[in-house]
Amino acid sequence: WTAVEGQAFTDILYDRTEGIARISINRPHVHNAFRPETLVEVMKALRHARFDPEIGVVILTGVGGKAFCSGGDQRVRGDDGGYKDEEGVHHLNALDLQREIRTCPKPIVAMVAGWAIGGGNVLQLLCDLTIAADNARFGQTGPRVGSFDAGFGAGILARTIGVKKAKEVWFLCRQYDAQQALEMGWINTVVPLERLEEETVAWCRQMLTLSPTALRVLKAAFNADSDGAAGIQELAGNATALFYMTEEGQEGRDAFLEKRAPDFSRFRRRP
Ligand code: 2NE
Repeated sequence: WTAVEGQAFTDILYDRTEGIARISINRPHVHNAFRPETLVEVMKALRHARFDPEIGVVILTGVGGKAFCSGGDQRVRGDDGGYKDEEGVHHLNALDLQREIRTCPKPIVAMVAGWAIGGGNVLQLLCDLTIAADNARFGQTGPRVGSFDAGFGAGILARTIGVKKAKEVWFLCRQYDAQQALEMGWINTVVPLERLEEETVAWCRQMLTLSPTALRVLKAAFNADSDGAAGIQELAGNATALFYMTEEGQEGRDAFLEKRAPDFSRFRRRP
């Protein structure tokens, strides 16, 4: 792997080898949770890879072997509808990255070791293929931490593993190991952690031998009938932003940060 020149990043690593670009979230101290700056950098690298004619496939991964990504960094989740950047502006820019993963015409492979949780699971879900290590664990936490992804995070999960299972994932906030995820069709394959990179690169190399135009059109085809859900995703993102401004949403975040169970008992169950 060689670092891509001319690209300076703080939250990610961006490197390449023989037709493959690799974007790695580099915040292992928080299990690769993303802050707004992280996502800006991932999108910048993804656009660079998209427009580089030498690159045919992109790998999205996390540094450290213990986590792919644990979703939004709850330490910078503010009260004003999103995650605060260094200027204090609130974002839900994970949703922008979700759309860019879908519209990038090159295959994107999630290489998952360890946790793929919350918005991190949604990112791997939206990648075209997922190669998981045997230590991978998947799940959603939204209803526990006062969040939800009622756009692609709900809709594409239901299309991928079925409506009943997707409801189970979101309604119970349990975690699933790599073998369980494989059986549900949530991911493509499971390999021992020490073989994760080798296997992922082998899958990428196989795609590199194939017609880029055929792959490009097929990716668009697989997304076409759910592209209308991009409008739902936009609306759902606005709903999440509003929810983040409520005490109910903030209780989930605060409980996580205070390392205690959330107490939602004071919030009404509306008819
Ligand atoms: C991932 C999980 C289950 C791992 O648990 P464990 O016990 O193995 O690790 P631990 O001790 O929880 O995590 C290690 C360190 O990373 C931090 C922790 O606070 C801890 O820090 P220290 O105590 O060592 O200082 N950490 C982990 N995840 C973090 C996060 N997301 N934000 C900030 N710090 C984090 C466990 O860590 C976990 O459940 N993490 C939270 C997962 C989560 O709820 N993510 C957000 C979901 S909402 C979302 O992603 C989202 C959305 O719904 C809509 C739009 C955009 C984003």
